[in-house]
Amino acid sequence: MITNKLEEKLELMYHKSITTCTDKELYLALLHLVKEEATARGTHSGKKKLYYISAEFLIGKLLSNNLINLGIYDELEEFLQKHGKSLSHIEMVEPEPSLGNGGLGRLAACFLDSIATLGLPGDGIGLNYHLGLFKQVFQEHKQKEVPNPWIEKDSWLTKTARSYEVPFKDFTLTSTLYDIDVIGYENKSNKLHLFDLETVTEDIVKEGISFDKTNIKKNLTLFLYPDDSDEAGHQLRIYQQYFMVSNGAQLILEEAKERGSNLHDLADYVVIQINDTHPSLVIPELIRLLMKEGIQFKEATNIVTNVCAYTNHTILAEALEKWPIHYLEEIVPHLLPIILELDKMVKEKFDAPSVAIIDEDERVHMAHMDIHYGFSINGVAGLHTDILKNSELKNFYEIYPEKFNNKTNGITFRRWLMHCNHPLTSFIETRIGNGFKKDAEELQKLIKFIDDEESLKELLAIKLQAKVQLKEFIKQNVGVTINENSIFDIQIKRLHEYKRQQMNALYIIHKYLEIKNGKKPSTPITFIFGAKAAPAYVIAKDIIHLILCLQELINHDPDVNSYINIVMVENYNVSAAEKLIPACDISEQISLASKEASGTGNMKFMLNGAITLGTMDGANVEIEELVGSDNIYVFGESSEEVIKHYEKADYSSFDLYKKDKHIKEMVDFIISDDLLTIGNKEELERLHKELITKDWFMTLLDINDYIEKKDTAFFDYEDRMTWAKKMLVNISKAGYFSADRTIEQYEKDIWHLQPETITK
Ligand code: 26Q
Repeated sequence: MITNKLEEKLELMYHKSITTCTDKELYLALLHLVKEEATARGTHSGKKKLYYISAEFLIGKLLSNNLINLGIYDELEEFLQKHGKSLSHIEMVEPEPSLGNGGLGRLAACFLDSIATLGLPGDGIGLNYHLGLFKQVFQEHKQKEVPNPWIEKDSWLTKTARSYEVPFKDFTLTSTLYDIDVIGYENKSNKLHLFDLETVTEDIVKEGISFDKTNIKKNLTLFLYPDDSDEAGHQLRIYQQYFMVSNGAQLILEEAKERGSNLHDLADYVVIQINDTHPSLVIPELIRLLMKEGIQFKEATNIVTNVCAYTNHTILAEALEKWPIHYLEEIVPHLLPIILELDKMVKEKFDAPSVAIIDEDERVHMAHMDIHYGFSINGVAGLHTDILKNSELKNFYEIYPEKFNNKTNGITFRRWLMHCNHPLTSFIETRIGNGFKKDAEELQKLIKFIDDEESLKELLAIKLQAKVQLKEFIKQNVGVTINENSIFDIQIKRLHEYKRQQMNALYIIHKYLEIKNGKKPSTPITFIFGAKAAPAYVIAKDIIHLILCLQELINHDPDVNSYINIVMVENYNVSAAEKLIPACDISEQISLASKEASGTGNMKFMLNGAITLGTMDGANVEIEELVGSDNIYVFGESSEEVIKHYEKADYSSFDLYKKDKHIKEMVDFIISDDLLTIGNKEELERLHKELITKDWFMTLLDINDYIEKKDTAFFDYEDRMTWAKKMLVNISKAGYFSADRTIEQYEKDIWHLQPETITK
C-alpha cells in the first residue's frame, strides 16, 4: 500500500505523522517515494533505442503527473484529505523547472510522456539550465527579466556517475549527468538526461539576467537561450549546443555498445530525433566520434545519415539557424573539416546554391545539414508540412521526396485533461468509461450525449467551476477581481508579432470605444493574456506594454469595467496554463496564416471545451476538419493568399490605415492621451509607427474579419445550450490530438523501435 509507504517515509525522514507535517515535508517525502517507485518498476529496454535530443524540455511540475502515471494519485489524495491535507496544496511548494521557451519545449515533454506510456525505449537528452528561462515580472507596465532558480537540494534530478570530456578550441570541459525519471502511464520509465557543468556559478549573474557571456566555464548551463542580441550571446549558444550534443553522442555510442552494437550497425540500435536545428551539430560530432573509433569518413557519414531524423518547427526565416563559419572555427575547430567535407559532397552533387550547407556569406545552414545527412524530415501539422514541401524547402523536396513526412503534433492527455481538469475527467468517465485514457479516440463516444440536456448543463457547470478557480488565481497573481459570469477569452502563448496579440489588443480598443459610445455587450467579457517576450525583442515588449496599459485604463474606468476587463498573467508558465485552460470559453489562435507551424495550446483548449477563434493556420486547419465549421470560428486570409502577398510585396498597412476610418481610430488610440498618461510615449509611439509603416505580419489585413467573427462568437455564447453542444463536439473530437497518436506515427514511419508490437 502506497499510503503505508508514505507514513513510513515521513517517520523515517521527520519522525512525524501526516497531520503534523508541513506541505513542504509531505512534498519531499512524496518526491522520494515516487523516485523509489519508478526505480522499482524498471525502465523500458530493447535492442533499438530512441534519443530525443532537444535544447528544451518544458516539463512543468512533476509530482501530480508522476502520481497519476504511477496510478496512485486517487488513493493518495483520498488518504491525504482524510488527514486534512491535499495534493493541490502540496504541489504549490514544488518549484517549476523552466527549461523551455514555449511550444517546442512543451512538445518534447509531452512526447517523453507518450513514449514511456507506449512502452517504447526512448530517452530525452538536453541541458540542465540552473536558472531556466527568465522569470517575468511586470514593473511600470513593462516586462522585466529576473533569474528563475528552480533546483533545490532534493529535486527530481538524480546525479549519475556518468561524465564525459567535451573538447572546445582552447579548453576541455568535463560534464556531469543528471537524470529525471519519465514515468509512463501505468508503465515503466524512461530517462530525461540533462547534462551539466559543475563549475557553473550562479553568482556571476548581476542585475536582472545579465552576466559575463564570455566566461564559459562559469556560465555554460546558467540560462536557456540568454539574450542573444550580441555576438557573445550567439557564441554562448553554440557552446551550449555543442556541449549538449557531444555529451549526447558519447552517451548514445556508449549505450549502443553496451547493447551489443559494433558501431557499423549503429542504425539497428539507435535512432536520434533532432528537435529543430538546435541539436544539429550532433551530425558532425557523431561522424567525428565514429572516425575516432576507426571508421572511415564515408562509412561514418552513411551510418549517421541512417540514424538521424530532423523535425522542423518553424518557417520563420529568422528562426532558422545559420551560423557564421568563423564562430565554429573559434569554438569547435575540430568539427570544421567534417562540415566542410559534408558541404563539398553536397556541392558536387547539386548545383543549386539554395541547397548548399555553406552559403556565399560563409554561413552554415543547420537545417540543410539535417536534410542532406538525415533520413527523415518532418513538419508538425499538415499545412506546415505542405508549405515546407511546396515553398520553403521545395528544392529539397524535389531532391528527397521520400524523406519528407508529416507528424501532426499532439499533447499528453494525462497532464492536459486528467491532471488539470478533474471534474471534466469524471464527467467523461461516468459517461463513456475509462477507455479514453489509453485510447483517446474513444472520446468520440461522447457525441451520443449531444442532445442530453443534463450532460450539457453539467458541462456548463464544470466550466463555471473552473472559471471560479481561475478567478481566485488571478486575484492572487494579478490582483484583479474578475467576473466568473463573463466570457473568458484567452490568448496564452509566447509573444510574437506573427501570433498577433496586437490584433487582440486592437479588438479590445474597438470594444472599449464602442462601450464609451453607448454600445454595451450583453454579456461581460474578460480578456486574458499570458506571454513572455524574448528579452531583446523590442516590438514584442512594446505589445506587452500596450496590453498592460490597456489593463490599467479599462479596469479602472467605471464606464466600462463592468462590461470588459483585461488581465495579463505575470510569468505565464506550465502551471499557469493548467489553471487557465480549463476555464477558457474562447481560445484565441489568431496567427497570420502560414506562420504558426502547428500550435499545441489550440489542442489543449479544445480538449477542455473551449471553442477556437482562429485563422486557417497550423493545426487549426485540422481542428476545423474534425469539428466542422459550426464548432469553430474561422476568419482571415488563407495561407496561399498570405504567401502571395509576400511574393508580390503588395501589402501596405498604411493604405488600410488611411482608407478605413475605423482601423485608423483603433490604431491611433495606441497614442491617445488616455494611454499616454499611463504608459511610455516612446514605446507606444514605436508600436504605432510599426503598425502603420511595416506591420510585417499583416495585422490590419485581417482585423475587420476578426472583429466580425469575434462578435459572432460572443453573440452565440448567449445561447448556452447551443454553446454547450459546441463544447461537447470539441471535446469528443480532441482524441486525434493525443500525443500517443503522434508518437505511434513517429514509431511506425520513422523510428521502428518495435515494428511488430505497434500496429495502429
Ligand atoms: C533560434 C536561434 C537563436 C535563438 C533562438 C532560436 C529559437 C529558439 C526557440 C528558435 C525557435 C524556438 C522555438 C520554437 C517553437 O517553439 N516552435 C513551435 O513549435 C511548436 C511545436 O512543434 C509548434 O506547435 C509551434 O507552432 C511552433 O511555433
